[in-house]
Amino acid sequence: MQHHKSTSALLLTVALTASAGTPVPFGVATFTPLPGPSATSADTPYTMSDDSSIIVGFSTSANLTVPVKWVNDNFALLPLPPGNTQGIARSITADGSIIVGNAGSSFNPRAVKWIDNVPVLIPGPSTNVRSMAAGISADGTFIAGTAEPTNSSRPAWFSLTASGYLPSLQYPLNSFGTGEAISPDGRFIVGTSVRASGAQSACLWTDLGVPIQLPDVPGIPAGSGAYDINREATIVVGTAGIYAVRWVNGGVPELLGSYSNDSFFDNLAGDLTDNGRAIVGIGARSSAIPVAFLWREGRGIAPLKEVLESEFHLDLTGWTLTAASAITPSGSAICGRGTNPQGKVQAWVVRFAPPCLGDLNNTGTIDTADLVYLLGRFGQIPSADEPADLNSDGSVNTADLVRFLGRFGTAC
Ligand SMILES: [Ca+2]
Ligand SMILES: [Ca+2]
Repeated sequence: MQHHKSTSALLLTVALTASAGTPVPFGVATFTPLPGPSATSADTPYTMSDDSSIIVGFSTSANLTVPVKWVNDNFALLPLPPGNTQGIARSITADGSIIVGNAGSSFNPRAVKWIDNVPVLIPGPSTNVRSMAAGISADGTFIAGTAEPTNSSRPAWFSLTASGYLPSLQYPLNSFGTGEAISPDGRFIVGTSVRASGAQSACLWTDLGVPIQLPDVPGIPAGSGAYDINREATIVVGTAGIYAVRWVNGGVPELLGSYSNDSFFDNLAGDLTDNGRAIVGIGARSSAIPVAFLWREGRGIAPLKEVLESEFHLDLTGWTLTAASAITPSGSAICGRGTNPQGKVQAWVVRFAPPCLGDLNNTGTIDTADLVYLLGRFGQIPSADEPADLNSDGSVNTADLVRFLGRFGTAC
């Protein structure tokens, strides 16, 4: 691991390219409900491998929460270390070969790694203290989480090797905090630290360097949290005030949206694509049913169920999507939790085929409906990621129409 003395310079450099990049490739969508261990279990996925073939999370039955995984959409329990009765799987490497999370009995969690389905406790700062693993780098080398080297929780990082716990991260604020995620390259950790006022603040750590407190929303009282970071370490997502937000290059947070004006931490952005142009999370009013949301550059925030039904023609009658936990780095899949038509809390994954040039309404064919769509935008300077701009030159005009007609009548 290299030591980066100039994080802010690095962040600034990447800042200039952060808002460019390829569109999120949303093509034809398929929605797959994931099986659970029983008809009464409540199942929650946390995240997935880059190709979405392995999804990890937890399942709760009769007040017992156990770590689980879905491999090719088939359910399996993850084994617990001897003597442990509960656990949660929180993160997974890019290829799905290593999973990390927690195991314990009642309120005594320990960080755990699963390699080849074998659970092994990750050594903490000392024996007999609590620790939790929340994120793992793409290759599995480094792990972010929380530990208690003293009597309070601290953001922590661990090595996958036998040594486990690494020297403490510094704390920009008060002495309490959490580590929530690590960048795919293992160089950056995001999480929270607590100010003297008691308010939580989103923070970014780079290696063992000086941590950065991410700014608040101007005019909004303090209180924020960071939950994930993209591959280039240019974009951090989380919550600030009552908003789901993203911080681009450590600047003032962009407000993605809010489904509540009740209190802090009601609206959380939890995961993002590599290019940061698609973000998923949970919006909630404290007293209401949470909303799984999707935010897209140029299109803004919307309940994921509405997007899937209106833009992708899925029939989700009877479903309530209550949490969107993760999106793959390419945007090819989103997983989360919902309540199915039978009232069971169930895990699901929605996968998107690669975008199909000319299939402007995501039906899998290029026909009259797509032509109507294109003509409806003819002459416009569209927002980012407009599919009717077939040649991606920033306007919808004759060149796009010619290209479209060349594909008319074909299937994806
Ligand atoms: Ca179509
Ligand atoms: Ca064009």
